[in-house]
Amino acid sequence: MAEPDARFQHLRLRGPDGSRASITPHGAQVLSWQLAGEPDSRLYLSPQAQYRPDTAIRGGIPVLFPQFGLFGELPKHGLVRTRAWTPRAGPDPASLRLELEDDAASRATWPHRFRLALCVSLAARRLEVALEVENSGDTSFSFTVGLHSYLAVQDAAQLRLHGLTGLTYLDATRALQRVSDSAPALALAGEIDRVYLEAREALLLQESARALRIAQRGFDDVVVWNPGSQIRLPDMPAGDYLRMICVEAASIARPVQLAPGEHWRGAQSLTALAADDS
Ligand code: TA6
Repeated sequence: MAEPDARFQHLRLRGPDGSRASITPHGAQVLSWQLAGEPDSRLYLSPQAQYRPDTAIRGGIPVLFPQFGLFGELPKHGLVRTRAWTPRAGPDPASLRLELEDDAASRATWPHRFRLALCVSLAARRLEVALEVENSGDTSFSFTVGLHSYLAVQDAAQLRLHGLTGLTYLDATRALQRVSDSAPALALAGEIDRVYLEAREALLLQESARALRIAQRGFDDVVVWNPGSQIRLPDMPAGDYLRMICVEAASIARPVQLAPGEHWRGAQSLTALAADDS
């Protein structure tokens, strides 16, 4: 029988309120976040996700570095979502740190020395994911970055995302055209792929019976993505675009600059609210 691949093991966290999360070293990807008493994860994970060393897992929270999407010459979404990170479990069952540094393979594509750490922690009804980047080399570099969070929703056609009104976004479905968003809330009607610029205030993802507060620190931009009914992803069932929305903490329009020895940190937190809390 083949040995199970350690890079796909499920590392498990348990929060003080009985919530749970699982993370896999492949990409340091958070795969699930389940509140106490709820049957399903609040993160979407495709039942057709591929678990192969050269493939990104569809769902959870992929980590994108040193390039977000196709905003540059590197492979789409950078180099680290298919790397095996090293878990460093601490004494606290509610938190975990995973680390990754450059190697000959990363330097062949992007010639810089770096250390990354992803810190995942659970608090009452809250998941927080923080990415730390250190320039461990002797030349400066710049990067774009993101936490590509796939949020599970009960019916994407009914959701409303509040907090983006008045911001400018780049519309990736229309050659990055700049648009000023005047809608009172974002609702899904077909494919959506937007980079909201300078979006630092917390957002509220409202569904009929529940809501999620989405906050970020360190990141400048928010990406909202849903493929809609027309785009078929080989690793996601056809109707599942209705079960997810990506609300991603990112820094894209203004790449982060790091001199030798400097650090950067960006975090996203998800807090589950009852419908009447919001
Ligand atoms: O963050 C949005 C996005 O860049 C979309 O353009 C879409 O391509 C998505 O990410 C998924 O990318 P992936 O390479 O994981 O299929």
